[in-house]
Amino acid sequence: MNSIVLASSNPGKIREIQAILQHDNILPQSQFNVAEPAETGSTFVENAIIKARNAAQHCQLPAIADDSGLVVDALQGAPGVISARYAGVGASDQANLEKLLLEMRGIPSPRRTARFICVMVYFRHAGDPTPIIAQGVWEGRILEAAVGDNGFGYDPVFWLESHQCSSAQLTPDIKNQLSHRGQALRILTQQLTGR
Ligand code: ITT
Repeated sequence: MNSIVLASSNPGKIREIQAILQHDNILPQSQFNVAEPAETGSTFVENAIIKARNAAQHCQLPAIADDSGLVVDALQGAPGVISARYAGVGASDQANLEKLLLEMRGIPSPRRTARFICVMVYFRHAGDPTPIIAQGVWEGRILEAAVGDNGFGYDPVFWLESHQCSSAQLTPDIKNQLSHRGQALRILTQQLTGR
């Protein structure tokens, strides 16, 4: 199998995607010095396409991109596509999470529903007119304080009713079985292999 560029610079995502795909030919774009494109889309799918096409163009290889984020009902879908920069461009995971907790202050538990979304896009080459697109959705609830050390981003405040813990308290394996990212990658793989 030829190399595939992984159009992400987020170490948390890269770790999860490589663990799920288990191919040593999935190479992060940092290995090719790919400049990150501006994520100018207003939807996850637009931004995933921008990132995958940019990496495929730069590397002249197939490319896969993940655009993901947290959609909170009580915040009308925020932080959504700006999840990585909710507290400002270059903000840390901790700063984004603290802003979320602040915005959610006083909102009672039944109204704290939220979901992680992940859109995965695969470009066979930069000019691919029919990229493969797959979406995963993971339902949860926003906690009032962070708990757990695993994962990244908003995991410490994402409560899972089914497991009675936050997604930062899951082992990496279990998170990958349940998560928006795991779901999207499995759908993408099925479409790629025709299975
Ligand atoms: P790349 O574009 O380089 O892949 P990014 O972090 O900028 O990295 P996104 O624009 O897709 O990527 O933003 C995703 C953000 O959504 C991420 O930074 C987290 O804050 C959040 N997020 C996505 N998946 C998550 C997960 O599994 N657990 C916790 N937070 C997650």
